[in-house]
Amino acid sequence: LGLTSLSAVAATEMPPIPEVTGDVVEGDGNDYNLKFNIGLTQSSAQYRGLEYFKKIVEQRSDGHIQVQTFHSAQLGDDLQSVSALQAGTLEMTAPSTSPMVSMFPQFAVFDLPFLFPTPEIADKVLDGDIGQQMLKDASTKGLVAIGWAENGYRQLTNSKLAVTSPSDLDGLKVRTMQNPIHLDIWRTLGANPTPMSFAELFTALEQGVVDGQENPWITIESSKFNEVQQYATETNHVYTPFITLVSERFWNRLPESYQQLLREAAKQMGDYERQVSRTLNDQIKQELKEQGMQITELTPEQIATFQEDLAPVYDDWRDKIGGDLIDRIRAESQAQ
Ligand code: TF8
Repeated sequence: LGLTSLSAVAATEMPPIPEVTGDVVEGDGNDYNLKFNIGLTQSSAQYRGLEYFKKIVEQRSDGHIQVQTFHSAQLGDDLQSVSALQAGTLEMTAPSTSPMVSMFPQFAVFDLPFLFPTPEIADKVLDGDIGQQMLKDASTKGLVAIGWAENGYRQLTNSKLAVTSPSDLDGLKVRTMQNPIHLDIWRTLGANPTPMSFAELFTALEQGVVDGQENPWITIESSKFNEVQQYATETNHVYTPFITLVSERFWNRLPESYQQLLREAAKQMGDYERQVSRTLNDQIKQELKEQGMQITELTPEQIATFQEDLAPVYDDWRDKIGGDLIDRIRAESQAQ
Protein backbone atom coordinates (compact mmCIF):
# COMPACT_ATOMS: atom_id res chain seq x y z
CA LEU A 1 0.00 0.00 0.00
CA GLY A 2 2.76 2.42 0.99
CA LEU A 3 4.57 2.08 -2.31
CA THR A 4 1.49 2.33 -4.53
CA SER A 5 0.43 5.50 -2.88
CA LEU A 6 3.91 7.04 -2.98
CA SER A 7 4.21 6.40 -6.69
CA ALA A 8 0.77 7.98 -7.14
CA VAL A 9 2.21 11.13 -5.58
CA ALA A 10 5.38 10.73 -7.59
CA ALA A 11 3.43 10.61 -10.83
CA THR A 12 1.37 13.71 -10.18
CA GLU A 13 3.15 16.03 -7.76
CA MET A 14 6.86 15.13 -7.68
CA PRO A 15 8.67 18.13 -9.20
CA PRO A 16 10.00 16.77 -12.52
CA ILE A 17 13.73 16.36 -13.04
CA PRO A 18 14.81 19.61 -14.73
CA GLU A 19 16.41 19.85 -18.13
CA VAL A 20 20.19 20.08 -18.06
CA THR A 21 21.54 23.58 -18.63
CA GLY A 22 25.15 24.52 -19.31
CA ASP A 23 27.60 23.57 -22.02
CA VAL A 24 29.52 20.37 -22.56
CA VAL A 25 32.74 20.48 -20.53
CA GLU A 26 36.04 19.47 -22.13
CA GLY A 27 37.83 16.80 -20.14
CA ASP A 28 41.23 15.17 -20.66
CA GLY A 29 40.13 12.50 -23.12
CA ASN A 30 39.85 9.84 -20.41
CA ASP A 31 36.63 8.09 -19.35
CA TYR A 32 35.57 7.90 -15.71
CA ASN A 33 33.21 5.67 -13.77
CA LEU A 34 31.47 7.22 -10.78
CA LYS A 35 29.50 5.09 -8.32
CA PHE A 36 27.20 7.18 -6.09
CA ASN A 37 25.60 5.31 -3.15
CA ILE A 38 23.03 6.45 -0.58
CA GLY A 39 21.22 4.84 2.36
CA LEU A 40 17.66 5.85 1.50
CA THR A 41 15.38 4.01 -0.92
CA GLN A 42 14.53 4.61 -4.55
CA SER A 43 11.35 6.50 -3.53
CA SER A 44 13.26 9.14 -1.54
CA ALA A 45 13.71 12.76 -2.60
CA GLN A 46 17.42 12.11 -2.22
CA TYR A 47 17.44 9.38 -4.86
CA ARG A 48 15.52 11.68 -7.19
CA GLY A 49 18.35 14.15 -6.69
CA LEU A 50 20.89 11.48 -7.63
CA GLU A 51 19.04 10.84 -10.88
CA TYR A 52 19.29 14.53 -11.70
CA PHE A 53 23.00 14.56 -10.78
CA LYS A 54 23.61 11.61 -13.11
CA LYS A 55 21.79 13.34 -15.95
CA ILE A 56 23.79 16.57 -15.54
CA VAL A 57 27.18 14.89 -15.26
CA GLU A 58 26.69 12.43 -18.10
CA GLN A 59 25.31 15.03 -20.51
CA ARG A 60 27.80 17.76 -19.72
CA SER A 61 30.79 15.41 -19.84
CA ASP A 62 29.46 14.12 -23.16
CA GLY A 63 29.37 10.64 -21.68
CA HIS A 64 33.00 10.66 -20.47
CA ILE A 65 31.82 10.37 -16.86
CA GLN A 66 29.39 7.50 -16.35
CA VAL A 67 27.39 7.72 -13.10
CA GLN A 68 26.00 4.57 -11.50
CA THR A 69 23.49 5.27 -8.73
CA PHE A 70 22.86 2.96 -5.76
CA HIS A 71 20.20 3.27 -3.03
CA SER A 72 19.03 1.46 0.13
CA ALA A 73 22.62 1.11 1.37
CA GLN A 74 23.33 -1.38 -1.47
CA LEU A 75 27.03 -0.46 -1.18
CA GLY A 76 26.95 0.26 2.57
CA ASP A 77 25.32 2.57 5.11
CA ASP A 78 26.38 6.17 5.78
CA LEU A 79 29.56 5.37 7.72
CA GLN A 80 30.58 2.43 5.55
CA SER A 81 30.17 4.58 2.45
CA VAL A 82 32.38 7.30 3.91
CA SER A 83 35.08 4.69 4.65
CA ALA A 84 34.75 3.37 1.10
CA LEU A 85 35.33 6.90 -0.23
CA GLN A 86 38.47 7.16 1.89
CA ALA A 87 39.66 3.79 0.61
CA GLY A 88 38.90 4.80 -2.97
CA THR A 89 36.49 1.90 -3.60
CA LEU A 90 33.43 4.17 -3.92
CA GLU A 91 33.44 7.58 -5.60
CA MET A 92 30.50 9.46 -4.05
CA THR A 93 27.98 9.38 -1.21
CA ALA A 94 25.75 11.86 0.65
CA PRO A 95 25.29 10.94 4.31
CA SER A 96 23.53 12.78 7.09
CA THR A 97 26.04 14.96 8.91
CA SER A 98 25.11 13.36 12.25
CA PRO A 99 27.01 10.05 12.06
CA MET A 100 30.08 12.01 10.90
CA VAL A 101 30.57 14.12 14.04
CA SER A 102 33.29 11.77 15.27
CA MET A 103 35.33 12.83 12.20
CA PHE A 104 34.10 16.43 12.01
CA PRO A 105 33.01 17.71 15.44
CA GLN A 106 31.72 21.02 14.00
CA PHE A 107 28.85 19.10 12.31
CA ALA A 108 27.37 18.62 15.78
CA VAL A 109 25.79 22.04 15.45
CA PHE A 110 23.20 20.42 13.15
CA ASP A 111 22.19 18.07 15.93
CA LEU A 112 21.16 20.78 18.38
CA PRO A 113 17.40 20.65 18.86
CA PHE A 114 15.23 23.41 17.38
CA LEU A 115 18.19 25.46 16.10
CA PHE A 116 16.78 25.92 12.57
CA PRO A 117 13.24 27.33 12.83
CA THR A 118 12.60 27.27 9.06
CA PRO A 119 14.11 25.57 6.00
CA GLU A 120 14.93 29.02 4.59
CA ILE A 121 17.20 29.71 7.55
CA ALA A 122 18.87 26.33 7.06
CA ASP A 123 19.47 27.33 3.42
CA LYS A 124 20.98 30.65 4.45
CA VAL A 125 23.39 28.91 6.81
CA LEU A 126 24.33 26.07 4.48
CA ASP A 127 24.60 28.13 1.30
CA GLY A 128 26.20 31.11 3.07
CA ASP A 129 29.64 31.57 4.66
CA ILE A 130 29.11 29.09 7.49
CA GLY A 131 28.13 26.18 5.26
CA GLN A 132 30.73 26.95 2.61
CA GLN A 133 33.49 27.09 5.23
CA MET A 134 32.28 23.77 6.61
CA LEU A 135 32.60 22.17 3.16
CA LYS A 136 36.22 23.39 3.01
CA ASP A 137 36.96 22.14 6.50
CA ALA A 138 35.43 18.75 5.72
CA SER A 139 37.61 18.39 2.60
CA THR A 140 40.30 16.38 4.31
CA LYS A 141 40.81 12.81 5.58
CA GLY A 142 40.43 11.41 2.05
CA LEU A 143 37.20 13.31 1.34
CA VAL A 144 36.18 16.30 -0.76
CA ALA A 145 32.91 17.92 0.37
CA ILE A 146 31.19 19.63 -2.55
CA GLY A 147 27.62 20.44 -1.57
CA TRP A 148 24.60 20.36 0.68
CA ALA A 149 21.16 18.84 0.31
CA GLU A 150 18.55 18.09 2.94
CA ASN A 151 17.38 15.11 4.87
CA GLY A 152 14.97 17.46 6.64
CA TYR A 153 12.99 17.96 9.81
CA ARG A 154 12.80 14.90 11.99
CA GLN A 155 9.57 13.46 13.42
CA LEU A 156 9.15 10.83 16.12
CA THR A 157 7.35 7.55 15.40
CA ASN A 158 6.68 4.61 17.74
CA SER A 159 4.64 1.47 18.17
CA LYS A 160 3.34 2.10 21.71
CA LEU A 161 1.45 5.35 22.29
CA ALA A 162 0.52 8.82 21.05
CA VAL A 163 3.31 11.04 22.38
CA THR A 164 2.27 14.58 23.27
CA SER A 165 4.78 15.43 25.99
CA PRO A 166 8.19 14.29 27.21
CA SER A 167 6.52 12.40 30.06
CA ASP A 168 5.03 10.00 27.48
CA LEU A 169 8.57 8.98 26.52
CA ASP A 170 9.38 7.40 29.86
CA GLY A 171 11.43 4.29 29.09
CA LEU A 172 10.46 4.23 25.40
CA LYS A 173 13.20 2.52 23.38
CA VAL A 174 14.12 4.99 20.64
CA ARG A 175 16.67 4.29 17.91
CA THR A 176 18.94 7.27 17.28
CA MET A 177 21.60 7.96 14.71
CA GLN A 178 25.16 7.20 15.81
CA ASN A 179 25.63 10.60 17.40
CA PRO A 180 26.21 11.70 21.01
CA ILE A 181 23.87 14.72 20.94
CA HIS A 182 20.97 12.64 19.68
CA LEU A 183 21.63 10.18 22.49
CA ASP A 184 21.68 13.07 24.92
CA ILE A 185 18.42 14.52 23.53
CA TRP A 186 16.43 11.33 24.03
CA ARG A 187 18.01 10.52 27.36
CA THR A 188 17.20 14.04 28.58
CA LEU A 189 13.58 13.61 27.49
CA GLY A 190 13.35 10.41 29.52
CA ALA A 191 13.46 7.87 26.70
CA ASN A 192 15.81 4.90 26.45
CA PRO A 193 17.87 5.62 23.29
CA THR A 194 19.94 3.12 21.28
CA PRO A 195 22.28 4.27 18.49
CA MET A 196 22.05 2.10 15.40
CA SER A 197 22.82 2.27 11.68
CA PHE A 198 19.84 3.19 9.51
CA ALA A 199 20.34 0.00 7.50
CA GLU A 200 19.35 -2.12 10.53
CA LEU A 201 16.41 0.02 11.55
CA PHE A 202 13.41 -1.51 9.78
CA THR A 203 14.15 -4.96 11.16
CA ALA A 204 14.79 -3.56 14.65
CA LEU A 205 11.39 -1.84 14.58
CA GLU A 206 9.65 -4.88 13.17
CA GLN A 207 11.12 -7.21 15.79
CA GLY A 208 10.50 -4.77 18.63
CA VAL A 209 14.21 -4.40 19.45
CA VAL A 210 13.32 -0.69 19.59
CA ASP A 211 9.87 0.91 19.99
CA GLY A 212 10.48 4.03 17.95
CA GLN A 213 12.73 6.13 15.74
CA GLU A 214 12.82 9.62 14.29
CA ASN A 215 13.18 10.73 10.68
CA PRO A 216 11.48 13.08 8.20
CA TRP A 217 7.99 12.15 6.87
CA ILE A 218 9.32 11.26 3.45
CA THR A 219 11.80 8.81 4.95
CA ILE A 220 9.14 7.31 7.20
CA GLU A 221 7.02 6.54 4.15
CA SER A 222 9.72 5.65 1.64
CA SER A 223 11.23 3.22 4.18
CA LYS A 224 7.76 1.85 5.05
CA PHE A 225 8.24 2.51 8.77
CA ASN A 226 4.50 3.21 8.97
CA GLU A 227 3.95 -0.52 8.43
CA VAL A 228 5.60 -1.20 11.79
CA GLN A 229 4.91 2.09 13.63
CA GLN A 230 1.34 3.04 14.55
CA TYR A 231 2.03 6.45 16.10
CA ALA A 232 3.82 9.58 14.99
CA THR A 233 4.36 12.98 16.57
CA GLU A 234 5.28 16.02 14.51
CA THR A 235 8.14 17.26 16.66
CA ASN A 236 10.39 18.89 14.00
CA HIS A 237 13.06 18.61 16.69
CA VAL A 238 16.16 18.56 14.47
CA TYR A 239 16.91 19.66 10.90
CA THR A 240 19.42 17.26 9.32
CA PRO A 241 21.43 18.20 6.20
CA PHE A 242 22.93 15.76 3.74
CA ILE A 243 26.52 16.49 2.74
CA THR A 244 27.68 15.55 -0.77
CA LEU A 245 31.09 13.87 -0.63
CA VAL A 246 33.61 12.69 -3.21
CA SER A 247 36.52 10.33 -2.70
CA GLU A 248 39.72 12.39 -2.71
CA ARG A 249 41.52 9.64 -4.62
CA PHE A 250 38.94 9.87 -7.40
CA TRP A 251 38.88 13.68 -7.25
CA ASN A 252 42.63 13.93 -7.74
CA ARG A 253 42.47 11.83 -10.91
CA LEU A 254 39.96 14.23 -12.51
CA PRO A 255 40.95 17.20 -14.65
CA GLU A 256 40.01 20.53 -13.07
CA SER A 257 37.21 21.05 -15.58
CA TYR A 258 35.48 17.86 -14.37
CA GLN A 259 36.01 18.80 -10.72
CA GLN A 260 34.19 22.04 -11.48
CA LEU A 261 31.44 20.12 -13.29
CA LEU A 262 30.88 17.91 -10.23
CA ARG A 263 30.65 21.00 -8.00
CA GLU A 264 28.05 22.58 -10.27
CA ALA A 265 26.07 19.35 -10.53
CA ALA A 266 26.14 18.92 -6.73
CA LYS A 267 24.78 22.44 -6.29
CA GLN A 268 21.95 21.84 -8.77
CA MET A 269 21.18 18.46 -7.24
CA GLY A 270 21.00 20.03 -3.78
CA ASP A 271 18.65 22.80 -4.87
CA TYR A 272 16.36 20.37 -6.69
CA GLU A 273 16.40 17.78 -3.91
CA ARG A 274 15.36 20.39 -1.33
CA GLN A 275 12.52 21.45 -3.60
CA VAL A 276 11.32 17.84 -3.92
CA SER A 277 11.70 17.23 -0.19
CA ARG A 278 9.71 20.35 0.72
CA THR A 279 6.98 19.77 -1.85
CA LEU A 280 6.42 16.23 -0.65
CA ASN A 281 6.75 16.75 3.10
CA ASP A 282 3.15 17.77 3.83
CA GLN A 283 1.62 15.59 1.14
CA ILE A 284 3.27 12.56 2.59
CA LYS A 285 2.18 13.42 6.12
CA GLN A 286 -1.41 13.47 4.80
CA GLU A 287 -0.91 10.16 3.05
CA LEU A 288 0.47 8.54 6.16
CA LYS A 289 -2.70 9.66 7.96
CA GLU A 290 -4.86 8.24 5.21
CA GLN A 291 -2.98 4.97 5.51
CA GLY A 292 -3.99 4.81 9.17
CA MET A 293 -0.99 6.19 11.00
CA GLN A 294 -2.06 8.15 14.07
CA ILE A 295 -0.28 11.49 13.73
CA THR A 296 -0.16 13.96 16.60
CA GLU A 297 0.45 17.60 15.72
CA LEU A 298 1.72 19.51 18.74
CA THR A 299 0.45 22.89 19.92
CA PRO A 300 3.02 25.67 20.41
CA GLU A 301 2.72 25.10 24.18
CA GLN A 302 3.43 21.39 23.79
CA ILE A 303 6.47 22.17 21.61
CA ALA A 304 7.63 24.63 24.26
CA THR A 305 7.63 21.83 26.85
CA PHE A 306 10.03 19.82 24.70
CA GLN A 307 12.19 22.90 24.17
CA GLU A 308 12.35 23.72 27.86
CA ASP A 309 13.26 20.14 28.75
CA LEU A 310 16.03 20.22 26.16
CA ALA A 311 17.67 23.44 27.39
CA PRO A 312 20.34 21.46 29.33
CA VAL A 313 21.43 19.79 26.07
CA TYR A 314 22.35 23.25 24.79
CA ASP A 315 24.21 24.07 27.96
CA ASP A 316 26.15 20.80 27.84
CA TRP A 317 27.18 21.10 24.21
CA ARG A 318 27.59 24.85 23.74
CA ASP A 319 31.29 25.05 24.57
CA LYS A 320 32.18 21.77 22.91
CA ILE A 321 30.60 22.85 19.61
CA GLY A 322 31.62 26.49 19.88
CA GLY A 323 29.23 29.09 21.25
CA ASP A 324 30.38 31.43 18.53
CA LEU A 325 29.05 29.26 15.74
CA ILE A 326 25.74 28.76 17.53
CA ASP A 327 25.38 32.52 18.01
CA ARG A 328 26.09 33.18 14.33
CA ILE A 329 23.37 30.70 13.35
CA ARG A 330 20.95 32.27 15.83
CA ALA A 331 21.74 35.69 14.34
CA GLU A 332 20.70 34.38 10.90
CA SER A 333 17.34 33.40 12.38
CA GLN A 334 16.85 36.80 13.95
CA ALA A 335 17.75 38.56 10.71
CA GLN A 336 14.74 36.93 9.00
C1 TF8 B 1 19.17 8.17 9.84
C2 TF8 B 1 19.28 9.22 8.76
C3 TF8 B 1 19.18 8.48 7.42
C4 TF8 B 1 20.15 8.93 6.37
C5 TF8 B 1 20.28 7.98 5.17
C6 TF8 B 1 19.94 6.55 5.40
O1 TF8 B 1 18.15 8.13 10.51
O2 TF8 B 1 18.26 10.17 8.90
O3 TF8 B 1 17.91 8.63 6.91
O4 TF8 B 1 21.36 9.31 6.86
O5 TF8 B 1 21.52 8.04 4.60
O6 TF8 B 1 20.10 7.40 9.98
